[in-house]
Amino acid sequence: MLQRLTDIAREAGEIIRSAREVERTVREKTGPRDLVTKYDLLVQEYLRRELLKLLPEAGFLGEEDENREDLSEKEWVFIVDPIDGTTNFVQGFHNSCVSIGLARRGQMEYGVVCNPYDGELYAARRGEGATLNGAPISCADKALDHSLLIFGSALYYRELVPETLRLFNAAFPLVQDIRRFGSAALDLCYLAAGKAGVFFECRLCPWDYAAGSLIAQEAGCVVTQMDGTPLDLFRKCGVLAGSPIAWQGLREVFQNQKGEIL
Ligand code: 2AM
Ligand code: CA
Repeated sequence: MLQRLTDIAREAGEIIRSAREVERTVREKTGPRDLVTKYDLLVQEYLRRELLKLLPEAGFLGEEDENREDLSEKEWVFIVDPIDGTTNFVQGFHNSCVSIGLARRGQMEYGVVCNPYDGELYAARRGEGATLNGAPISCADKALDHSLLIFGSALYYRELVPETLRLFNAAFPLVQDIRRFGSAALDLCYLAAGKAGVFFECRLCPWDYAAGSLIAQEAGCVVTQMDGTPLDLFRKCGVLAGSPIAWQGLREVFQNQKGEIL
């Protein structure tokens, strides 16, 4: 299964990599911060077809679905983002990926994330560790002050801007430095590979974190909601993730903040 998911992610990645004149195919969903292109839809249809060939009884949850199917009776569910990092894709900023998760009864079993621009493919099977292009990876083991913090700005939710900036301000003096790349799935994989120590974003959708959360966990990371509770695979939530030491450090910083942590 994992090998086949890997092949499908690479083939889907090829559609992204060979896309041309992307800006001519852009449609604004709710505004200029929320985009979809012809390629998001093309890749999602490719994934739906190939993944359901692999496991016909599975449900399918994809970002670009207009009508969501009822998944409550499904044992297996694919949770898919055809292009995570769509704004990067439109701008020609090569940090986007195909993200494929496969969950069984609400628990992630397989995750594959492929960045077609640099050929990096992250994969994990629950209980069997995580890999980057087939080689085992593990998270960093550094305290917060020696860790890069990656954050996401939850820019789709205006009401979360003050909270995000407050947490940014609280964390900034205590980490080595801060990065913002624009693809939550890749951000979680960067933790898995030890390229950064910790990540937060105040609200994401399941297809943004399904695959990446398993990859990060299998590499030794802690991945939770902002309040430390487990992620929900079927509703939007905030994500706080990192190597155990950096995750703990950031969690304490956020807990010491007055106000509600989402
Ligand atoms: P996308 O590129 O697939 O749109 C950036 O902050 C991260 O948030 C990206 O992973 C982005 O995914 C994701 N994102 C996009 N739309 C979102 C939405 N409506 N709610 C939450 N996260 C979203
Ligand atoms: Ca997307």
